[in-house]
Amino acid sequence: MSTKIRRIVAGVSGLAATAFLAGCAKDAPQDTWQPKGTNAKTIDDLQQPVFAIAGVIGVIVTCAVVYCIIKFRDRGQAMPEQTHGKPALEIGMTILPALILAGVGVFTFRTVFDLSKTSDTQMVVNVTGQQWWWEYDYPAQPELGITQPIITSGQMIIPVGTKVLLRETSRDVIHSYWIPALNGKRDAVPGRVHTLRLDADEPGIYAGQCTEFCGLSHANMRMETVALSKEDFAAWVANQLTNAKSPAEKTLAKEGEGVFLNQCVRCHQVNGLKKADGTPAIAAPDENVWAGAAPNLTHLMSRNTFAGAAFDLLSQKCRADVWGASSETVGKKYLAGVTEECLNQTDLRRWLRNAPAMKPMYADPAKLTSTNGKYRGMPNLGLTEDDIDKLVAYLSTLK
Ligand code: HEC
Ligand SMILES: [Cu+2]
Repeated sequence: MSTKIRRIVAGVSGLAATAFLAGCAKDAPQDTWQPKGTNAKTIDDLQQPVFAIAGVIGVIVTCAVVYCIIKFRDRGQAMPEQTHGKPALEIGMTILPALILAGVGVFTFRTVFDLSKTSDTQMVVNVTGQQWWWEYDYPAQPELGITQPIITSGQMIIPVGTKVLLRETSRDVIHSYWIPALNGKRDAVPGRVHTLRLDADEPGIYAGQCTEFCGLSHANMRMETVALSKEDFAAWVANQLTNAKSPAEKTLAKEGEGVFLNQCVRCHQVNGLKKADGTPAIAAPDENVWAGAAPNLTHLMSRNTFAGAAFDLLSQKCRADVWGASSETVGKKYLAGVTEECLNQTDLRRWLRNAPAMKPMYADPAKLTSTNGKYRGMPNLGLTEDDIDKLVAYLSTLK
């Protein structure tokens, strides 16, 4: 073999090995080949045979091309016989792929219609995307124990074996909701409501991420769907329906509540929180935030990720314990929430100290001031370390 060919062969096999090994990751939570819900299975049922057909054709074509490149390479031999047109071959090679595509097309159409079916759903969650996090609002559904609307963010909680109707929209630009193990993608478009059915077979935490490029922190716009047994789901709902309790007097947390009322309540809602004069503290993020909303923090510590699920509220050890749990135990572990020992103080403090430094929000951070209009995401509020201590103590009480 000449060195040139050897080089080509080495290059091609190197690329093939890379592609092959990259497909071998064990810990791949966003693997579309491991469906755990009806929609994802419907997609998988289409994907498997199409991938097999395309794979076989791909291998044949690649082998033929490589064979021809090597076998008929220019060694200074005479010009081969020149032909012009082979009608039978050309017509055959047009009809055969057309037939294959038509066959695949029939099944694709059927799948598209199967996926868009929503008449069999048993529960509704409104899903709103914004730069760069997801809000979930559960309208009152008394038959499911949801007697009052529930608002949360980052992690959507659903009961297992229940077909959930997602009503998706956006407050700013187009986003796309995708939990690979559970569903296909559906864009969340401002001014429109797109529906998507989603369900999970077994309890677990299913990861996903925004799949429509939506600005600077698009890659940090993650989300999780947490499927709980019906019993655990009922416990989650019951907790979400409670208001936050004010911390005891003369504690650090109580001082934190004071800082929160000063600094945070203009954007963040904490249900049940009262101002010093005893009137309810109502968030009005509209004035400050581009999307017109900020996450409701009433039960911050009941979720285990924050800021568009981009960061962990759980320390590494506790996270491994919850996320690595079996489907039998994951529900109870999740419901335990973020305890004091498990709180990832480092990242939460970093967030409070300077959120845009953790999650890019403006191409030019110098432009992020409180006087030049609205914020995208959470601003740097210039808090003192003292205030951060108090705030962390207060936020820890929001179970
Ligand atoms: C100008 C509005 C604004 C103010 C003021 C503000 N925040 Fe935020 N905050 C946001 C927005 C918007 C997000 C979502 C950002 C994201 O996920 O990218 C956020 C996210 C958060 C989160 C993560 C919540 C979650 O579930 O993902 C925490 C915790 C938080 N803020 C705490 C605070 C605290 C404490 C204060 C007061 C010191 C405060 N914020 C002040 C707008 C604000
Ligand atoms: Cu997005």
